[in-house]
Amino acid sequence: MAKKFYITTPIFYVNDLLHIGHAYCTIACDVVARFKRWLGDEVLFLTGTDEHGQKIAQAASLKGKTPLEWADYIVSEDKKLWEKLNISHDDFIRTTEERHKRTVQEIFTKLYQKGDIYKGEYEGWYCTSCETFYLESQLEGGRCPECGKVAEKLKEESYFFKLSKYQKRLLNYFAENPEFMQPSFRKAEMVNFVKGGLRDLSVSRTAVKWGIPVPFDEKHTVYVWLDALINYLTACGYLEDKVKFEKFWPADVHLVGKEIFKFHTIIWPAMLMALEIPLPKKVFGHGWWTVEGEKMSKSRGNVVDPVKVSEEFGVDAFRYFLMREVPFGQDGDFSKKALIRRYNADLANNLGNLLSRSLTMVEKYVEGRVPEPGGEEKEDKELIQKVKGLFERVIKYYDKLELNSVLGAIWEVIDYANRYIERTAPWKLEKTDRKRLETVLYNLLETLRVITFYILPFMPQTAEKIWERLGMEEKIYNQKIEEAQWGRLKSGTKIKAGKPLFPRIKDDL
Ligand code: ME8
Repeated sequence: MAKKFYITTPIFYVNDLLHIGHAYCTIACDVVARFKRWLGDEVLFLTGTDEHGQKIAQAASLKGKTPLEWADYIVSEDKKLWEKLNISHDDFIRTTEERHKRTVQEIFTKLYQKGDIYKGEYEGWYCTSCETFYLESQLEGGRCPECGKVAEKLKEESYFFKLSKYQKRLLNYFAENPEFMQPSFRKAEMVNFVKGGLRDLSVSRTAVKWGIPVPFDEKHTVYVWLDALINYLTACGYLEDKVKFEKFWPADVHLVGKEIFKFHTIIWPAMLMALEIPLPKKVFGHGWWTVEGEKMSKSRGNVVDPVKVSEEFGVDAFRYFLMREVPFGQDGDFSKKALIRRYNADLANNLGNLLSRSLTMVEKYVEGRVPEPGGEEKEDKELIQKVKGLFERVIKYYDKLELNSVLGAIWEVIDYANRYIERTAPWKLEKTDRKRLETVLYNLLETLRVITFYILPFMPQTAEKIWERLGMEEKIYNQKIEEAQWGRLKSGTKIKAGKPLFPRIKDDL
């Protein structure tokens, strides 16, 4: 029976256009979703937008728009971006959709009836930009510790979620499910936070009008974070599609940036415990990108637009760079220089050369057709072993979401295949040993064919192009996993050599 796999990105705020940080998280989810589909899993890959709250209302009013008009505009831009970057999400949820409002209201009522949400009064310091309340002791000179904006003192009637009640259960859950929080170095901070004691969480606002009304007390709107987290339930049919819900819930991975790890590993699990439904299997907190060593921000004017970068260097080079440059989970630094360095070394030289050298030799020496392989020698066996061993290696890395290591393993094979060319020197064999030449060329083409499957999740367009050059008729997307086994390349297939896939970029920045 096919396994299911449910993976999510955070739902992104619609106050502004998306940048490379958002693209990073979404591309990573896309890579994993594509890989899982290839394995034959039934995948639900969810992304979307977080549209309520003061921050959005303010952004819209600055543009002279209603919040919904503004959100519509940003959503259409977000969708264009995902299309451009070849994101293969199965659903795009907006928190302003009816299906979501109904789910949030139902859940709010349920928790209220259960006594896990109660009415009280809130007094605290609120940062509208982060939509978060802080204690006075958490502020830094009256400013929000996260974004540095001035916090406002608010006192209001509010509903509270009994987060404190779940302290013990959360700690037990963390202890019993060591895989729940990834990467594991993020875990200690969360455990200590919970151990330090949890205060009940204010989950409604009277001052914020742009939000989902509390169904039984309409002068309140639901706190945006409670509203937002519930999207993961809405989209897999919590309220409306029992069959879908039972199939896909619990989520396999919530992939989020490290700054919202706490919301996903403490508040969200406590809400799910209160709802008596299972917890997601894994929350992965990825690292943050800086740009040329600095935090990305509008005020610094250094926000990197993923559309521009992918137009300049190609969508696949952009995807490759983000996935390869830093160990997944760590912070990274974006610069054009670093991108060009990677592009030239890994794509133009390593992969590009392997492809063009192999195809050119096949054109030149064996009339552009896949030759018949003969007996294997030591260097052939080594190459074939490397290619065959790839599956087991990448599966382990995917399990831990070590996506840069997946690429590392693929590129080891590519590197090895380039050395195989040097070692076997087909240009000499052409004069001395035709049979051996044919074996070597077959092995090169077959290595390329097999690794194309592994490249596909990261660089879908490139994989398609390599596939065509290798003379394959069926689309690579339609291939079953068995096709990645060594030896399936048919002799006689006509290849198509062409221009380099990744022409070198002049490194003069
Ligand atoms: O937090 N580097 O939305 P958001 C890497 N709506 N990733 C980055 C990044 C950077 N510099 N900047 C942003 C929200 N991200 C809430 C989420 S979920 C129920 C609600 C990515 O628009 C990263 O994945 O601020 C981060 O967690 C996310 O964008 C935050 O997007």
